Amino acid sequence: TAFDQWKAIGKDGFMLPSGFAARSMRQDVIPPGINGKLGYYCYDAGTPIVEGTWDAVLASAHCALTAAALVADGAHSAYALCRPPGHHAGASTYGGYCFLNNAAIAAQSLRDHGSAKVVVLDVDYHHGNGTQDIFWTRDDVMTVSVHGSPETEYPFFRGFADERGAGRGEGFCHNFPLPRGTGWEDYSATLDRALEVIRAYGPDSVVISLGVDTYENDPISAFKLGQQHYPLIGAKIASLGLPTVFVQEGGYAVADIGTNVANVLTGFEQAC
Ligand code: 5XA
Ligand code: ZN
Repeated sequence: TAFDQWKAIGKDGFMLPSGFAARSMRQDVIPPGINGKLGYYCYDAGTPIVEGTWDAVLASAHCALTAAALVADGAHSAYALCRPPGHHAGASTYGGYCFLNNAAIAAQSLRDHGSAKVVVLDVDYHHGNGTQDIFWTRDDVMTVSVHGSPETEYPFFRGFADERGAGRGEGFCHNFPLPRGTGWEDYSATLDRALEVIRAYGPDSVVISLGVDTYENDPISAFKLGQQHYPLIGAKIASLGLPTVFVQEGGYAVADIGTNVANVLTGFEQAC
């Protein structure tokens, strides 16, 4: 109802917060008005809500649920072309163009349909802070993310290697931050380490938060992966030998996104 509330106070166009619940601000009061609510739930200035946002968000989540259902019903893999993306959306926060966490929703659906242990492996350039937040205290869904270091990259305040989960979830969150300029050699070795962690956990199924903003020509990111590396990423994921749900996250080199995503999926299929 956010957009309707916005219109009801005489506003139009896109909705962005004008104040945030940052340090020293109260976290225990949910503002009754829509302007305050925006700042309470949103944590950046780059995630506008427009009139059609909720319809798109819901369709995107259903797309992920359909992929999860296909895999739960026996398909070896499925790809969900989700838009908007989801991996920055937490249990009670939104940002990074994300509102509902499609990968987390897919992972929970796999749990609900018989997988005892699920891993979300996030290979987007940006840390999957929302997914980490949602499963932070759980040991039945492990989160693993390989991403640009938050020392310099969005979301800046999560994604460090010392974040490991809490309570029952302690030790079930693994972050592999990498510096700007990382190329295939270091990326590949780090992805191998992430896959080892996943193998040791022994999940029944895996959800891949598939961002291709790790591409060398991506306009908002700084890794140096070439088009030829995406089939190799797919093959490495296939080496897990697990039922796999791919969920689309970021990627901004618009002319090449399709090729890069198709290359991951082709590399995956050929290695299965
Ligand atoms: O994976 N996340 C993204 O690609 C969005 C980053 C938002 C930066 N303002
Ligand atoms: Zn990204």
